Amino acid sequence: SDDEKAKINTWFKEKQAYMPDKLEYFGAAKGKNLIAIQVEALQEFVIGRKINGNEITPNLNRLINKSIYFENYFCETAAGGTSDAEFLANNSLYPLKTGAVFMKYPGNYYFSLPKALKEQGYATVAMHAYKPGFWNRSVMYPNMSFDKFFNKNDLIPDEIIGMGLSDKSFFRQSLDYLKTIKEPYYAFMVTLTSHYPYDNTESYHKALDVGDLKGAFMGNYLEAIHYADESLGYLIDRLEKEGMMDNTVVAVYGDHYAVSKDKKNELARLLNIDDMNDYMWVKHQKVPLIIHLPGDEGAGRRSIAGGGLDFMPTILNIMGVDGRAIPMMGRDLLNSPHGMAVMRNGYFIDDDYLCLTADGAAFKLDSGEPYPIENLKKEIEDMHMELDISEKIIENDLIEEIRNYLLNQ
Ligand code: GP9
Repeated sequence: SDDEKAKINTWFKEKQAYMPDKLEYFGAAKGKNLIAIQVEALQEFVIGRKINGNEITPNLNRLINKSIYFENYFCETAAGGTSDAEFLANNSLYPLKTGAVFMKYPGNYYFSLPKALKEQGYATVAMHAYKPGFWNRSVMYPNMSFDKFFNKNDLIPDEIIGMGLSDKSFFRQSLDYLKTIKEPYYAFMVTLTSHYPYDNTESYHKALDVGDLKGAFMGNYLEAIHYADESLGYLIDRLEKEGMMDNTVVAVYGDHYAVSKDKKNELARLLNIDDMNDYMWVKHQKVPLIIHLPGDEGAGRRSIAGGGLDFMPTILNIMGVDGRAIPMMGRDLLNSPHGMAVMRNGYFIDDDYLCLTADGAAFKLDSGEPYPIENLKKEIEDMHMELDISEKIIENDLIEEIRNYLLNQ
């Protein structure tokens, strides 16, 4: 209804009003290339962790030491799985309550990250080694303003592991392709090899010694993500050796969790958690977000709570694009005093509390001490309103209308 549209417009207008005048890192990488790498099933608990004295993700650990690292970045995907992660990162809108946006609303008008950068003269390319029609990507990507979808049909199948082309070959061929296109470009890469059920351990080049976990679910996952890390190491080494890191922002994040709840005890054993209760379980639904700026600018850890929804506003700020007239639900994590990650089932984590809303339970984030949920009444109302606004925007294709409203404010 018109009344509902007016409320949505007002919500965005008030949200933009909170943006600080001076934005940290605004335009820090203006005009530079952007490579965003969405890593399949990269869950945060592997970062910085060793098994039998060996780092699980040595290359990511090294990258983190010279990057902006968001260590409280949560998985916000829902039924759309990996495609939800792609949607979140490139549109800053929540996944649907049921089904996948990529499947149900591929024809909407989206003012996505590639569209915003394309307006700045960027070439935009989405890259993924699986069959192009999966998750309806071949329809959705062009409609999100990716000029090119570099996919299985563009890649030489010279090394197959599991579901398809190995990450290492995907990165090699993708980088070769990027060196042929005009700059600046936004390349969005979606990896594949570390996809569930993680059972291709005989194919990895330098197997990780997982000790007595060998052959078990968790052992297989650690070997799979170690391979993904090794492949990322190849990509980063090439970018460095070929002088591309100086004019390219490299962002790496995990798409969604790797360990499903029916295997929570295997995670508890690995992390030495005695009681993997719902508080502890949700607290570990984190994925890493790493943003490397040329010259290692801004390197350091940040504890603000966030999730996939916040990727686009955070990146646009760094790239020097004014996002105030773009309908984004998320926050620029470099310029927000507070953060909040919202899961589609209504659970949320902010900088201080973890709220299992539907279960009527809340906790202090750090200690796990129970916290009176009635004290979070406003946060819960705000969260439900955000999820409702996002759902209505997608169901009614409202992006263009809201953008026109914001442009005229
Ligand atoms: C293959 C892969 C699918 O395209 O990206 O990922 P999923 O959604 O099954 O995790």
